[in-house]
Amino acid sequence: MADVATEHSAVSDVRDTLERRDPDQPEFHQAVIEVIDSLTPVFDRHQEYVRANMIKRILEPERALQFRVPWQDDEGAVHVNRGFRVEFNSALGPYKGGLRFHPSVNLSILKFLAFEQVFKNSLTGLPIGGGKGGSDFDPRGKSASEVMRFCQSFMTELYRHIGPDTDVPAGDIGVGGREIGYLFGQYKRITNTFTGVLTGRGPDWGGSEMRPEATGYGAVYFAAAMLAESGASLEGMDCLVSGSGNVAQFTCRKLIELGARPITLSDSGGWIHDPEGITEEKLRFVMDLKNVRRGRIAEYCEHFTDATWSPAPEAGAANGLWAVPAQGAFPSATQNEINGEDASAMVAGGIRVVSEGANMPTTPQAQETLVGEGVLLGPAKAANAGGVAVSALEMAQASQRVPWSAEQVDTHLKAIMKRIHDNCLSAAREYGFGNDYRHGANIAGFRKVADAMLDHGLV
Ligand code: NDP
Ligand code: 2IT
Repeated sequence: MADVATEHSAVSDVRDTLERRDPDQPEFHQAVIEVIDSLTPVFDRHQEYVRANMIKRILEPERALQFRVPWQDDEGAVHVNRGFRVEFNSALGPYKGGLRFHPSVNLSILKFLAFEQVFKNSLTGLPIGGGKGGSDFDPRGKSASEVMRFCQSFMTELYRHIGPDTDVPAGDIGVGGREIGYLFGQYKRITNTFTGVLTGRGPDWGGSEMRPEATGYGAVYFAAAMLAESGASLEGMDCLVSGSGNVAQFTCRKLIELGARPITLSDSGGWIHDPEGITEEKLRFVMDLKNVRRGRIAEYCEHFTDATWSPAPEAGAANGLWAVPAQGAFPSATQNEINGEDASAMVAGGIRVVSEGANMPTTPQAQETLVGEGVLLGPAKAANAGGVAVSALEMAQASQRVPWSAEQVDTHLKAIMKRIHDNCLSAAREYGFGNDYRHGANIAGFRKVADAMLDHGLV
């Protein structure tokens, strides 16, 4: 029988295995190491996980698909992109997770996202496994008909791997309501079925009310729950928000509604600072700019002249956005957007709470600085779980063929975010990690998946 020494070596073995088998996957390594750092006391207490070699099994995707996506631009030139779907873990339900279209997409990024999705989906308490997919296609600067042709070609391969009881994709960076529409249309045409195979659909064709709002609203509910532990609230706080897409927009809306003041936004070109606060009227301008006209955030300053624009930093350099004095921060753009230097600037600027709307937005060094300085840090797999949770509610509505009202969905979302918050806190405390939500999220997410895998036998 394995003893504690064996178990500890099982955890440290993981680093060697990763280096040996996947030397070119730094984002995947980062996501895995964050989780295994939380699991030592779990393996100490649960020898059944050690005996089942659960750590190695949970690190290996059940399936990783890669395929060719050929498409023609408006001039008739032929392009080829890579398509992927990583079906990571189906212990709790059908694979579930978004599709990302961005030039940086590769297997490492999608494996990190799919791996995190497994734990995030477990935390929602809903019956969904974890997956992620996408392409290195860049939708920026493409016409709507080019995007449609790309989506149709992508789905012409993907359709054979997915299904409402098998794998249910949704949106992520570069994939919003428009792309889900084109992908769904092609799936429906090829299979001659109208099912809940994708979430994030339009409310008139099987989508859920509140799905667009869910990730941003959920990240704000999570921040409010963390603050409420010490009797504090978001009201009156200045808040830094990065990104200007789906998650950033609805984070701003909920912050405004709760009496906080979002004062920054960004895109890959740069960031804006509006010291007067981004109001609902200004937010509506941003939504039109980004979702309809598909313009750049720099344009904000042409309309609202109290605001300033600064260019994006060089890759890996500090980002001035995080040095703006504020009390709350909602990173809502992309991975590793807050480095150690940014985190120090945030602490100096008075940040008290960080809720991760984006996936893995803080580097390990940034996390150590923030948590070390007593900042409340809501880790992505908990804080941004509202989006996938409402996706699971969309699946439930699709199965019932009955739509729910926005109020019903929002009531569920609030309750789910509060439950995730409470479960993270109690798991962190139970395993000796105090109030560290990062460890709590990893442990609570892991235990449900691992227990289901034990129940299913060696598959
Ligand atoms: P969108 O495509 O709607 O918006 C992404 C925003 O982030 C854009 O403003 C984009 O700028 C910016 N951005 C993307 N990549 C980079 C980069 N490499 N450097 C700087 N800025 C960048 O995506 P979402 O809002 O849906 O996603 C944002 C984050 O939230 C992602 O990390 C995603 O994984 C995560 N998330 C999303 C969920 C959802 O339901 N949509 C659920 C949970 C997490 P530009 O336009 O210039 O590219
Ligand atoms: O990262 C995420 O959780 C998402 N992009 C949403 C996934 C989903 O299936 O709704």
